[in-house]
Amino acid sequence: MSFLTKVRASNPLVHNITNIVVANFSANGLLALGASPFMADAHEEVADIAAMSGAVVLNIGTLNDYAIESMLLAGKAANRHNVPVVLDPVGAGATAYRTEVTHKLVSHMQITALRGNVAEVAHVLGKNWSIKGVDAGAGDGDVAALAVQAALKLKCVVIITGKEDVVTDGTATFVIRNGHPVLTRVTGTGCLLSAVVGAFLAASGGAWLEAAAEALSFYGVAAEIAEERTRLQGPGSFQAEFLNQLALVTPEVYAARSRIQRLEQ
Ligand code: ATP
Ligand code: TZP
Ligand code: MG
Ligand code: MG
Repeated sequence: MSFLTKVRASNPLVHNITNIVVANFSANGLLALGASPFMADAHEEVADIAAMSGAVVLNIGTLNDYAIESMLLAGKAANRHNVPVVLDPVGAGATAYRTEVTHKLVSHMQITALRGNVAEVAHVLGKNWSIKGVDAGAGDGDVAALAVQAALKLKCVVIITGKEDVVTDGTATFVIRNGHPVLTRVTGTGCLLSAVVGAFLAASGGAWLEAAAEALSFYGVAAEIAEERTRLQGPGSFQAEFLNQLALVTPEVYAARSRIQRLEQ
């Protein structure tokens, strides 16, 4: 059974502490997929919610000290209850605050999957990569090698997205060649992807790497079909159709279009 089928069958509760830009899009994307979103950051309840969830997704996109404490409380509770934690270090490297907060989060909890653009992951490792606000700039490093290094350092699955996506646990590495450039014209497509990874991890039974690879490929397939159906329109129509496709893409359609390649190391 595909992880997509497992997500839809189990309707996992996904606890999100996320940014103000993407909260609605992320909740709608999770619902379309077949997961159950819960957006909450009050200190009084985040540990309880994390403990009852299938996954916790932490996103520092519009961070502040209150939300960071919420993330620490939720992440530690998730660790105590064996709930997988996804971290999206939005804009790590863009400011010292974001870089420091990211380091604090990864040192106070065990992350299950780190998902970012190449610049963000490079800065988590203390390496330089050009970054413009929350977007990765151009660079010519070895992205797969960077992901492996991060995975070994953080002892987690690392996902670096862009034109091609790379996912690794430090031992096995996959490249995913699905998706479409129009995804870069809609804000929050990276953030929603991190939440979707959370839903797949929740339904994975601990097969983190394989579930993450399928999440990336499925997401890209949904984007490809949405783009085909809205080609003569703009990013607004694409965004709506993309939500439709997160709900409509079947395991069979996914399997026919999925482009996942295992890299030799
Ligand atoms: P950034 O802020 O640098 O755009 P992000 O957090 O938005 O980063 P992305 O790297 O844009 O994350 O990834 C979000 C989704 O968009 C992923 O599914 C990725 O595969 C896809 N994507 C990004 N750029 C392209 C591209 N040029 N072609 C195809 N798919 C892309
Ligand atoms: N500003 C702060 S968070 C955010 C913006 C525009 C959303 C970023 O979303 P994504 O998924 O990284 O494009
Ligand atoms: Mg993007
Ligand atoms: Mg992002």
